[in-house]
Amino acid sequence: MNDFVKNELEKNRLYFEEQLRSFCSCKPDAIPERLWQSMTYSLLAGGKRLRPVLCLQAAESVGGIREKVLSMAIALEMVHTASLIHDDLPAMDNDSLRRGKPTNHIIFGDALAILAGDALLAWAFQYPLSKLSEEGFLSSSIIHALSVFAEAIGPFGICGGQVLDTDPESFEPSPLFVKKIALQKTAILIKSAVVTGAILGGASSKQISAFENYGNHLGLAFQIVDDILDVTSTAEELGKTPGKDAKQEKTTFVTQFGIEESRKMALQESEEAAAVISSIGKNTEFFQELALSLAERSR
Ligand code: GRG
Repeated sequence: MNDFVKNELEKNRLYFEEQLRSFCSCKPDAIPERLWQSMTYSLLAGGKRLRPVLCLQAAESVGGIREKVLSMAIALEMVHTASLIHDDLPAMDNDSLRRGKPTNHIIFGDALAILAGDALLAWAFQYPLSKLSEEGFLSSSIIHALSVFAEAIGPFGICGGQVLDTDPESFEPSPLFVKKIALQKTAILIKSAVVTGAILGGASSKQISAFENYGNHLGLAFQIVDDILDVTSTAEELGKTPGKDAKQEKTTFVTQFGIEESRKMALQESEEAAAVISSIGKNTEFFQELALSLAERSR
């Protein structure tokens, strides 16, 4: 990863981390203490913060102000975290390690983990709805951003993708099935991060459509590398259990195409992401470089 991307990512990651910590430091009275502990345990457990940082960067790149878009970035991390809590449950991936720590249900039990995920999911709409109005955004922009966000989460998005990924009866015997899963399980939320940031930052429709295209390619590259790392990396590096895909006999890019071909595919998706975003001209260097460096990530 070149220094420019590293510095930009780190700058917005640190900003986001600090804001999230401050957000999690004041528990609203009505939220039961144990539910709050369970929600904030996973929210503050670390992670790369890719989705919120993408949202903040996209808003800034089209002339928006990151502070005004912060609630959308927090909402993206709330939903991503909720999906990880649910994904780790015994009824789904049944994992005990996430972000280098015991998973939510290991600490709080299944019932609280389910409720923490549900609570984060609903708050991910309640919170930006009120904050973005306070920040003075037009109702039309808020509705546009939150409908893109909703589409990425429900049956059209990660819930649908998770079914394709985990339900044996949904398996489709086609080499394209793995791409379909990745687009719906992973790329769609990454896409919604850049698109909601762009919408709230005041992007034109041409810029929004370039970010849509970019998000799909970036998300695919991200998932392909995720599949490769599951085979090649360690628990220390990943902060989660490696080797799960093979154990659960999942269809992945690696099982479908092998590691070397998967690496080529990740690079190709990254290059396409960089190319589509460069088409909108200025302030896209970060997004181009990020896409190219994601193909080489190690965590
Ligand atoms: C809406 C609560 C809710 C659930 C929806 C469980 C589920 C249904 C979806 C899960 C989908 C899933 C686990 C997709 C994998 C996405 C992915 C590659 C996650 C890893 O993301 P990183 O590497 O994680 O960005 P960190 O920890 O760094 O944030």
